[in-house]
Amino acid sequence: MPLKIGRAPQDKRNRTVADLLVAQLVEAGVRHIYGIVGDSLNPVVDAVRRSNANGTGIEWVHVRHEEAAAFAAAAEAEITGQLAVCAGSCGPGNLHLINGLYDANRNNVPVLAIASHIPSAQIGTEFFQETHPDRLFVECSVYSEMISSAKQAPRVINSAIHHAFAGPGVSVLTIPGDVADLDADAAVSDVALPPSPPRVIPNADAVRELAEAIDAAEKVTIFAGAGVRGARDEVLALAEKIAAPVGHSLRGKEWIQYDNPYDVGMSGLLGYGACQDAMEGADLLLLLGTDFPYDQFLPDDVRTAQVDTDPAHLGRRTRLDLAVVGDVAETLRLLLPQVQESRSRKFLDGKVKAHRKAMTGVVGAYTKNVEKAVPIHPEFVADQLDQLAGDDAVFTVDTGMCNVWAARYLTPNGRRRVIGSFKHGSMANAVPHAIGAAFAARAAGDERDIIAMAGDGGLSMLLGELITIKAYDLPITVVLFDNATLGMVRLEMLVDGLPSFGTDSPEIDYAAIANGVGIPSQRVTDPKAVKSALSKALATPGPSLVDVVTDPRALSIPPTISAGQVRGFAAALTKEVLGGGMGEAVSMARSNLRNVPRP
Ligand SMILES: Cc1ncc(C[n+]2csc(CCOP(=O)(O)OP(=O)(O)O)c2C)c(N)n1
Repeated sequence: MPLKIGRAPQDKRNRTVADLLVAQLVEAGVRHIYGIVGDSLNPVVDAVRRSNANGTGIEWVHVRHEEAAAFAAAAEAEITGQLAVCAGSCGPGNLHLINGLYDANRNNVPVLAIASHIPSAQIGTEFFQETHPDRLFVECSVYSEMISSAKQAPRVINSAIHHAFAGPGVSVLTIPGDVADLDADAAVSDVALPPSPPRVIPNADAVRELAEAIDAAEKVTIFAGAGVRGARDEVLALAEKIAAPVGHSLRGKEWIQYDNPYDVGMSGLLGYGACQDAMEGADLLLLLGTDFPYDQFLPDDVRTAQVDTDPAHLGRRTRLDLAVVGDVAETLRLLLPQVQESRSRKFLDGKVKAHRKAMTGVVGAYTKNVEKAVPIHPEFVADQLDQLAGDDAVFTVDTGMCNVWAARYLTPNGRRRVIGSFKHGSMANAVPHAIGAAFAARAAGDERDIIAMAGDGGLSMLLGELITIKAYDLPITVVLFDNATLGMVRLEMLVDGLPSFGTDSPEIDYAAIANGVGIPSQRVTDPKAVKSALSKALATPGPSLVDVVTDPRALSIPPTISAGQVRGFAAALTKEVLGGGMGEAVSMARSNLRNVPRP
């Protein structure tokens, strides 16, 4: 945009569309905007600067990649339940937001993205940096509109805020730089935000039908997703009354797994324990607040009932014999008095016992007698971290094998949070999610541990964000599971019968890099040093990083492994051998022998 000469900033104080936007965001409770400045965004950034002159407005957070801005906003919204905001300048600047916005939208958190745009007079002329943010963000948002005039601005801004809460999801406001700079005189007025969430009360007939189906079944298994948040007491009361084992998805884990005497673990690719058996052995499967996507882990020969607030989730993953549209807690409160208690506990007791055995066998095996194993077993690191982290720690978890270690070795307690890209599955989320979590904690005056469990592939993808952590002196502990490979994909290739290809990286001393950035860091190769290194890092007041050199051959075996997958695994090992990797195959077998399920 050409330079405008002769307009003193104080002349425009609280009068531009950008000022209006910032004022409305302040009113909606926004504390930070994560982003990178750029010419078309300058009016907004300048309005942010002026809003914060007395410290009561919004803080601008300068990240190194706009994708990180969107992830950070997503994590802040996840922790606070409040609106969080990210911003990118026109064209490539806001285009970089897209992956993080997909993540936020799929995680149903209220995020508003400000996408500044090329000068309005140039739109449609293939102008320098021209994209169409209002079109391109449609698929990853619940609301995406362009502000074209000062008159239109206040209502569209309000609408974007309300849509983000309503989704909950992502709203995108596209604003040409010149429009952001227009004079605006409309006053801001809005109801208090966020609005109190509704409770979805189920239909009484549907609840009665569900009670009848439960009473008609001898063996009921509950499978709980993130929708059981706030319904823990009701789910446990139902499990007790109808003697039902309770399995969970990864997103359900933090709300239902802890102190749960009916727990049988998790299903899915990362699963463990007796959950899969309990689902397959039931004669009624009760899905509560879950849109668990992996249909191959949901039995198609078991009668299935589903409770969800969103009717669009019903039956889209598996067979559906009975549906209740309703909040899980509200539904179970109505259901509980209607179901009979007289039922054998044999099924429940059997599955709980099998689960305990699996936990002390396959899952536990990796954390025992590994103090001497070199390279360091990642499971051992995750287990140590679980023991050392605070009771209210926030863990952010990179997509890849860290998901497996977090799912199996972190112990939730209702106060800890575990945040990941669990629906979108994007790499490189852990560090930027931690940035958003750290800003949320700082704003709330919380001194909770913020721990990023990062893969070396993930960290290197958004490595520049270490600079953001340092620049704001964020008390984040980055625990790097440094296996010098894209471990999760390596495993997928093995299971598909392919030799690993394109996965390995050179050994990099990430501790040296982070030290260079000014973050106190340690590189750990000796398993005996893991505990002290983690303790030291967690006790460091500002940022810290522990680069743990871990075993690249650590594998996770899904709870059900098909004959085809076993064949694939064997074929891959053969190919590793034929490819000259006999030593590789032997060490892989040695690394994983304890983890391979026996018939
Ligand atoms: C942005 C993005 N690119 C690629 C992938 C595919 N992918 C999933 S996990 C993974 C490997 C992650 O490697 P790393 O961070 O080193 O963790 P590890 O699995 O080795 O623990 C890849 C390439 C993805 N999910 N997201």
